[in-house]
Amino acid sequence: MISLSSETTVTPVIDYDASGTTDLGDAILGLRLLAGLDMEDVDVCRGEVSGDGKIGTEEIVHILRTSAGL
Ligand SMILES: [Ca+2]
Repeated sequence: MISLSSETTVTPVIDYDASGTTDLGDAILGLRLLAGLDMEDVDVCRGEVSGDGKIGTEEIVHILRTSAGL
């Protein structure tokens, strides 16, 4: 008998702080990035949802909605 695991690892769409989840820490880092702060602390490759190649308000809204379970 072959047993197949149903466990899968889902990579968060946005995870700037590499915590493994999309959470308020990502929103804070995203807002700091928008303000021109902490550029070296944010892995911008870890989240962009609007398709424009930039981190903007769309990504922050996505983070807040995701972290709120919406
Ligand atoms: Ca995170």
